[in-house]
Amino acid sequence: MVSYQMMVKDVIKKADILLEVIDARFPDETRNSEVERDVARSKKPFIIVLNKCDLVSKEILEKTKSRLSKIAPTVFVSSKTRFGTTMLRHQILVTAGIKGRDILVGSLGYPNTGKSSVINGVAGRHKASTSSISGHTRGVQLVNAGSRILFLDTPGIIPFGENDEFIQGILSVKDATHIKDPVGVAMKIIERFCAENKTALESFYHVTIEGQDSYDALLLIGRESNCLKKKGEVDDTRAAVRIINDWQKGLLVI
Ligand SMILES: Nc1nc2c(ncn2[C@@H]2O[C@H](COP(=O)(O)OP(=O)(O)OP(=O)(O)O)[C@@H](O)[C@H]2O)c(=O)[nH]1
Ligand SMILES: [Mg+2]
Repeated sequence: MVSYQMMVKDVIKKADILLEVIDARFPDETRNSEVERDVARSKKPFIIVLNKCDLVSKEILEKTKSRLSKIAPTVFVSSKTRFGTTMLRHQILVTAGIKGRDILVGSLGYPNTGKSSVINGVAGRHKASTSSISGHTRGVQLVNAGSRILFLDTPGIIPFGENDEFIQGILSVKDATHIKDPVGVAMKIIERFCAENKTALESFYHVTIEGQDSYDALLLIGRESNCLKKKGEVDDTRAAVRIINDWQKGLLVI
């Protein structure tokens, strides 16, 4: 991955301002500390973009925004509904603080967080190519978003490290059937809902979760969703795959 690291460093060097596009549903897990460290070292202006905010309740978004705003100006956006894209354009102009010439904006982040979609949202039309399959953008692409803003669209940083399978799962980098430990990933999704918005999970799966741990909650969801083995016990892997699929399709709104 040397070439990838070089690409990130090169984008940071060339750009006037950097965006880190993260998934609003798992903001902490989809931030990349290495990228943030490199950006901090460059001392260049930096904006955190909480994308996919159509999949998160307003209350949670506001909490996340006020927390992350202590690190950098934070804007929440839905590239799907175009919510927040005008605000982001405005924030880029304000944070960059450059007058009289074009502003080059580097867009960084994990695969599938919606880096290209965010650029299209700001550009107001489909200029950067997007896909539900991660690893879609290859090489760095220059996209003119008009009115003095130019973007450098980059491929996603492939998640490596101890948490990689979980991140690959929540970002849809790996589909549910290719995840080695789907139960572990689904339990983390359940934990997040139980901490932030239990009712949303309960009403989606028609269950009531009262004090169970996340594995028992998974079994409950499995039973209700008819993910059963021959003898009638819950098939925990099938239940987990179902939850991850619902998550990856954006059906579960936290
Ligand atoms: N619900 C929802 N889906 C989104 C949003 N933004 C992007 N997506 C979806 O997320 C997937 C990835 O979007 P891309 O813009 O291609 O993501 P990317 O970060 O450029 O991906 P790579 O280039 O592969 O790293 C696509 O299926 C988009 O439709 C959003 O705001 N809300
Ligand atoms: Mg892309």
